[in-house]
Amino acid sequence: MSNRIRTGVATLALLFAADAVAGANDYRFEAAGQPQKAADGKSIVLVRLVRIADDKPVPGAVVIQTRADMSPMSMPEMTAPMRALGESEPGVYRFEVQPGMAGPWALTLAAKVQGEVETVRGTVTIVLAK
Ligand SMILES: [Cu+2]
Repeated sequence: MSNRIRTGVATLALLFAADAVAGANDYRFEAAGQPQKAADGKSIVLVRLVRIADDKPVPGAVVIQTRADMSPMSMPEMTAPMRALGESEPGVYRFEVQPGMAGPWALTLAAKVQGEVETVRGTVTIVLAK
């Protein structure tokens, strides 16, 4: 093994060790208040990202993936357009969803959190009006 590879392996080992201490499972997404109806059948949804250890909101996360589907109604194939609108207050993230049907929707999110190697993922179930 070259020194360079050895250093790389050691760095990776450190990263994995750090993950064992603080990882993506240390966070949760939760609904923040009631969804607001917007124009064209859209809803504005607020989701708080919380660090479980101290129950504090986590600001500065970058949402990299969103998905809205009706899996809570056994209709996982029914999806809805959803987009991230940014952080509305520290640790609270705004989304626009356009559901084709009223009822419970699963909003699945993936985010990069400052200082966290792993991508943080979570699902929030929220009842939306059509
Ligand atoms: Cu449906």
